[in-house]
Formats: sequence, structure tokens, C-alpha cells
Amino acid sequence: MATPSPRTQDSQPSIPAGVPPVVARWVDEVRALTQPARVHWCTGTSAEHDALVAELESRGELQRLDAATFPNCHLYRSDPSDVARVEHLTFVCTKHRDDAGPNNLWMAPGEAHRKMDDLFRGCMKGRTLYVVPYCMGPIDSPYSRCGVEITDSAYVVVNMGLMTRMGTPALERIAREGRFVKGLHSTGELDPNRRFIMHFPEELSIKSFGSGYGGNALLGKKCHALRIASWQARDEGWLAEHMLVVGIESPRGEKHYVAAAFPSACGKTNLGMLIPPATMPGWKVTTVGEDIAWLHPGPDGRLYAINPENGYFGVAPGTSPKTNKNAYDMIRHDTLFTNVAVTADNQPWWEGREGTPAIDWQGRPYDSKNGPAAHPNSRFTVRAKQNPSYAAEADMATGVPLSAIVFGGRRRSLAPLVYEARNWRHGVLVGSSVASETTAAATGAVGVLRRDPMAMKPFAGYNFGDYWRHWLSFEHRLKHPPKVFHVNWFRQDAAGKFLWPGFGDNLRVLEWILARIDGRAPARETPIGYMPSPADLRTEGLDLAPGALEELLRVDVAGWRTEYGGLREHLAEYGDRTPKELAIELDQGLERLDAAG
Ligand code: OXD
Ligand code: MN
Repeated sequence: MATPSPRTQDSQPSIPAGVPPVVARWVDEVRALTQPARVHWCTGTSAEHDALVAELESRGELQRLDAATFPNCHLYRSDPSDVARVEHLTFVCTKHRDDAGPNNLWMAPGEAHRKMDDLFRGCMKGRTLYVVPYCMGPIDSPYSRCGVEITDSAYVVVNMGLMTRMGTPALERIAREGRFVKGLHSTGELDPNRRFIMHFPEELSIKSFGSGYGGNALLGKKCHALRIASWQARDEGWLAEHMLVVGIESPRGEKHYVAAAFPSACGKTNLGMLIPPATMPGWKVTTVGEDIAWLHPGPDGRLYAINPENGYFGVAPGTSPKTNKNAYDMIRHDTLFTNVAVTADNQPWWEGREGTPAIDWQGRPYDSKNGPAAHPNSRFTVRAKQNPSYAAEADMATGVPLSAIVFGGRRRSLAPLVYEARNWRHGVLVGSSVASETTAAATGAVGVLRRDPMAMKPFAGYNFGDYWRHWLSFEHRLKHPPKVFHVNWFRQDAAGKFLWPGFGDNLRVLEWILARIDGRAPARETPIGYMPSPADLRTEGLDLAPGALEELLRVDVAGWRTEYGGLREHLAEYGDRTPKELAIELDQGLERLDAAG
């Protein structure tokens, strides 16, 4: 253990000055339950960060990477059984089962607390209990919300320090506001049979045991900023969404902010940090956020977005100067890598990066027979400000006004490159229809199509039926709602080859979207919404296969009938919680498909 700082106490502590009594009381209760050897109150200073990193290094839990090419970067290897979110062990514990909905696993709060408290009892013996106060969103924004995570993992503390506004200013805000989300975490013994992530939205609290991995353990992210916050947002009249937010400026100097929701590992980080293609000089894209957005009706009737996070927990494989140069440059220093491989000269390595791996993500000499060198869900954790395309507006207390919301998924077929919803209500149906082929971001089979409404399937903290109703209510809350679109960068031909190049070239689609917002772009009305004709998209410099663009912009009427049939069944799973307006929208869509033959 590193030398105790003035804020590290033995197991019979007096509480540091300035700690709000509500926090002090809760920490005391948890200390009595978990029996740590010591308590460390995190301040969020860089000296504290450095001391924790040094401690992890001395214990062999962090490995320093090559200082010449990756200064101040480290590698962490998680337990091989603990490499992704565990949706089958993630519960929403509400008094009434229907409030959690069929989209969540449910347990009665009393039973869940008993189960978790049994796991937590004495679990921190010999360990340090870290108290991690954090603020989700700019520290001075009325839209931000605070939390305190208690954890026994120094790796979690370091990540929370990179990902959130962590430390004393957050504690001061909690002292002023008197409310915060309580998150209790222990890595336990990392036993997959004793691993649960429990949410108590009615109590604004989280208990997570048995995992040290990202979304299960960094409680500010998916647990607080999405599951608990979505519940809070419904009560308070806003939205907590799984969305990136970008600022896009045209060569004419017009600027729009766009939010986009895609299921996990569908390229949110890439779109959030997009570099315009060479054929579009003068365009500028800046990143407000790349994973989560909190959306509030503003005083002018528009929808405003803040990014509650302050750092990125991005997927490493595939990151290269070609796919995402901003991300590649961003992670060349002061970055924490998890479960990547390393080269012979101690540089981090993942599939899609130049060079050759020497040691795989489990620390074994690399052998292709053992599978990929880096785990497919290996990650980088980095401060947002290291992003070359970081938008200064990400620190603005007011947030940024959204001109468009874009939904999308990873779909080999059917869903066209882009279409526009007819209006807000239709947009909610489009969002509810999001589906995607699964990836490695969560445990389970890869490549299976699953419904993921608004890309929130794993993250909505309450019944989807109620959630859609809340979305619909923004028709009345907003005088100037953003336009809603759907995109699909992942269409393939019969041979499995991508029809669209993606990455920077996605700006060509965003250009049409922005022109639609400004009322400048033509569109054809189709049964599923408004769409560009092939001639409406900028294609100079693109190397598309003959007929590819026509295929990308084709509406397969029979296919959409089947799709809407599937969607009807999906909406029906939520019974009478599903708002009637969505069924009516769907019927109208079917009528348009019938009329089209
Ligand atoms: C993530 C995810 O880690 O969505 O962002 O899985
Ligand atoms: Mn995500």
C-alpha cells in the first residue's frame, strides 16, 4: 500500500472536514458492513492519480508501456472471465415489477438488498475502501447530477478520475444540493457465480459486486448516467440517452449539433470524432460526447444536450489512422489500456493496428491458435480533452441545442443508408425500431439481430412502454424539436462486402441531413419516410460498386412489411404500457407500404 495520504484513514476514521453528513453516514454504514482496512476519500488531484497509478504498478496490476512511443500509458489485464458487461446479471429493482418492464431483469428491492448485503459483508477486509465523489456533466451546469461511488478497486478509481469530474468540487456540489446517487462496488473474488449489478432507481442507488470491468464497475457510466438517470429524467422531464453529440460546421460557417444513438460498438466513437474526407474541405466536426447525452428542453423550445462524461472508454480494436485518426492520436499518451496485446517493444497492440503482437491480452506469448491478440472488447480510457476534435462547448453549463437526432444500427440488409422520419411522433417509432447485429461489447453470441430501441435495450432503467410515452411527450415539451433520421452504415452485398465505405465518408450523409434541417435538400417521400435520391448525395471521390448507391437507397416494400410485422410484435411485448400512438403510427406505415404495392 502506498504511503497513506492525509485523506487515507484507518478503519476507525473521523470524517474529513467538509464532507456532507448524508455522505458521511452512508460511508459509515458501508464501512461497518464491508470492514475495510482503511478508507480513502478521493480528492481528484493529479497527485492522487499518480499515487494510485504508482501503487497499482508496484502491485503488478498496471504495466507501464513504452515511454518513448506511449508516454505515461499503462496496460491493465482484467480477469479473463471479466471482460464485458453482463446483461444477464444486471437487474432493475423496483417495487413493482412492471415498472422495470420486460426489457430489464427484475428483483424485489428487499430481496436484492439482502442478497447484495450478504455478498458485501466483510468483503473489503484487508482492502482499501475508496470514496469517489463525482459529477456527471459540467460542474456548474443545472443539468448535471452527482454521485458517490464506494469501491475497493484502485483501477476503478483511476478510471473514474479519467471519465468523470471526480473529487472535491463534486463533493462540494453534493454538500450544496444534498442529493446524490449512491453506488457501492466491490470486485469481490471476481467469481462469475457471485456477480450481480443491481439498480434501485426509486432509491437512486446501485450495488455492483464481483466484476472489475468497465460498464459493471465504473458506476458513473452505464449504471448512473443511463439506467438511474433515465428514471430520474422521466420524473424530472428530460432524457438520458445512449448518444454521441457532434458539432458540424459547413464551409459556409453554418453550425449544427447532432445527437446519434447506435447500439454498442456500432461506431459511435468513430462518428463522434469524424474527420471529413479530402473531397469536403472546409467542413469541421467537433466532439461534444461519444457515448451518453442528457437532453433537456431549453428556454427557447429547443432540445439541449450535455455530455455527462469527461472521458472516453472506447473499443481499441479497429482504431487506426485510417479509421479514426483523432482517436489514434488521442491515445498516444496518458492513456489506460485494458486487455490489449503488446508488441516486443512494449507498445500496446490490437487488431487493426500496424506492427505485430508479441504477448496477447491474457499475458501469454501470442499464438493465433488462441484467437485474437487483443480481446475484441479491449478498451482505452482517456480524458476527453486529449481528443484533437474536442468541442469547447462540452464544458458549457447550458449544453448545446440539437438540430437532429440520428438513430442507427448494424444491419446487413433492409435498412437503407438514410431516411428521415415524417415528424417527431414518427421519429419515436423509428427510434423504437432500432435493431442491430450483436457485437463483443456484451457477453453472448455475436452477429445475432436483436431489437435495441433507441440503442437503450441494455440501459433503459424502466419499462420501455413508459419510456416511449415519455419520448412522445416531448412533442408538447418542445416548440422546435430536432428532426429525426435513421442511418445504416453497415449494408452488405450478397458476398458480404460492405456497400458503403463508412467512417469519414459518413459526413456525406450528414451533409444531406443538415441540408434537410436548413430546408435546402430535396427528398422523395417513401412509405418509410423521406429519402435522398442517389443524385442528392455528394459522391465525388467515392469508389462505390456499380448500383451500390441505388441499392443503399432502395425501399424493399415486402421486406419492410415483414419488418413492421416484427416491430408490431416487439411493441406488443410491453402490453398496455406501449402508447397507442406508436401502434397508430405503425398502422399508417403499413398502409403506406400497401399503397406502394
Ligand atoms: C459501451 C457500450 O461500453 O455501449 O459504451 O457497451
Ligand atoms: Mn455505449
